[in-house]
Amino acid sequence: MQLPDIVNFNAHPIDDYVFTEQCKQHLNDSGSLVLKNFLSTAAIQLIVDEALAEQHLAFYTNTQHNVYLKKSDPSYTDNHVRNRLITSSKGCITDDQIPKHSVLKQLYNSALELGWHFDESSFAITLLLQAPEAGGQFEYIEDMRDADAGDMNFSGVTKVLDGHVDIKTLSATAGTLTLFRGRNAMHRVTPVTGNTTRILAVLAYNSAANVALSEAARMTFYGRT
Ligand SMILES: O=C(O)CCC(=O)C(=O)O
Ligand SMILES: [Fe+2]
Repeated sequence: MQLPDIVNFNAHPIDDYVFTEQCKQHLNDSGSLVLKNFLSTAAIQLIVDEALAEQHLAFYTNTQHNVYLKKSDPSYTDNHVRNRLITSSKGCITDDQIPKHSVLKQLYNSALELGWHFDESSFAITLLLQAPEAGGQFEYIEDMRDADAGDMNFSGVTKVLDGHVDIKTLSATAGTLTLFRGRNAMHRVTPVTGNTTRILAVLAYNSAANVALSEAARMTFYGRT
């Protein structure tokens, strides 16, 4: 399958400068960008089949972590927002478990393009492949910290965890591409209900080369380093 068969170029001409500039503008203004029906129906089917075939390799975790995905810091109390524990539950297949010739890898490498937490990568793109019957909604608050300046925004994060902050939600159906700045936008996914697995590919990118997820975060979500 070639890129024009994978991506719905009619709706989303990602090779068109005017279109990508509009996308950037929207992302800058609102902190996120949602492209519905980004994938062709055929591509979704292929990737879902792959996901189901590799499902037995997934690392399932029901784990606790703080929003910063860092080891707890003994200079703060257990109840301080720096250390407060959030629960995340998901099953994860990592990049090295995805078949080499997967359509997903082709898309990821193309030159064209949970519980509350902050990401370590500068930028995240998610691709919803199969929506659950209910729940599994993505929620976020943009610009909650400035990670590069070392700002943890303890007071703001405390307000979010205590439920005192208005939250933005994004809706998606199978084939929706969502872009968000997960490093500074605090985000989570609400619990899934029903018997349909929520299948989602996380396409993480970084502005610097050779940056890997920290060991603590890898152990938390993949169960190995
Ligand atoms: O499942 C999602 O929609 C978001 C995933 C996410 O936040 C992450 O993998 O860091
Ligand atoms: Fe995330």
